[in-house]
Amino acid sequence: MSIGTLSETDKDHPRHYLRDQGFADYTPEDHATWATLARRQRDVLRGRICDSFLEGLDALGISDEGIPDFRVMNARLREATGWEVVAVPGLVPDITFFTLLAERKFPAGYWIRKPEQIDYIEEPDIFHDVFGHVPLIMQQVYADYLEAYGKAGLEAARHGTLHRLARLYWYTVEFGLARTEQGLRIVGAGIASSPSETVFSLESESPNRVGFDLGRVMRTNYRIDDFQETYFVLDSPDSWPVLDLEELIPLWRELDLENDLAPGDLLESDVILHRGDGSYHAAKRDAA
Ligand code: HBI
Ligand code: FE
Repeated sequence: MSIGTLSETDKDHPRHYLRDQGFADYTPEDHATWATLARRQRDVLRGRICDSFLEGLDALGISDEGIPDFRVMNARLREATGWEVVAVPGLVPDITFFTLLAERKFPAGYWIRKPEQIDYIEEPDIFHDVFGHVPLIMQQVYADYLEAYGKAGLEAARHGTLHRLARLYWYTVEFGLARTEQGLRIVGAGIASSPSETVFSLESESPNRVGFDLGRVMRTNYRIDDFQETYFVLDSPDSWPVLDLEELIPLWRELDLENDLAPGDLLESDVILHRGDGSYHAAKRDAA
């Protein structure tokens, strides 16, 4: 398969996944669901999210009133960082996802969860994708990281190391924390769109909080079904990893000689900011 240059006829070509947002088709109930989620999240994020996230929300005009119109948001995003949000029906294949990011296009689900699914959905909807992910894309350093991530993903597909890129995304873009002068702050979208994980990630005694290390993260399995057992912490909200292929390819080779790590494992070489007591996941195991 030729990757990076997906042909128009390839089934993974982004054109098979792109939709119109259909802004006029949202119902009053859909907008009300957004409002409920956005108000609750803004409230719990205060003092817990990095400042640039809140600045991004405001600069994009993402409000608590109702679902944002991609046309309005994209005018602001293009001007700030040259990115745009494109509407997709749900998860897209990895290659499609990387291709879009490499073109500075962020795929976002355009549907919104039903009121009865307010706290749990299996696939990302517009609230997770837009409220959680898009605010930081207003920041140049983050916008560049995501583009580099897409390009590295296309390269990883050639090297059979997609799982390493998935781990990196998970532990940074979705579940990252960062140090600030005011203490730890959330930078990950998976946390920022979940009220319970917003509190758990920062305040629970249970999870490990470990200084970010690129190779370490790419060795570490993650949980998709529950809160994380370990959160990785960037040195600052601007300290997104530099993804240089000249360094990544040899790093992947080195990592292939080492064993993978379980989500809760700690190493001698880790910079441990908090050694978790594991109580949350232990209680769940006992209950099962
Ligand atoms: N598709 N729409 C969408 N959103 C994602 O976050 C996403 C995806 N496809 C694949 C994917 N993420 C992950 O496998 C990446 O970590 C590679
Ligand atoms: Fe996400």
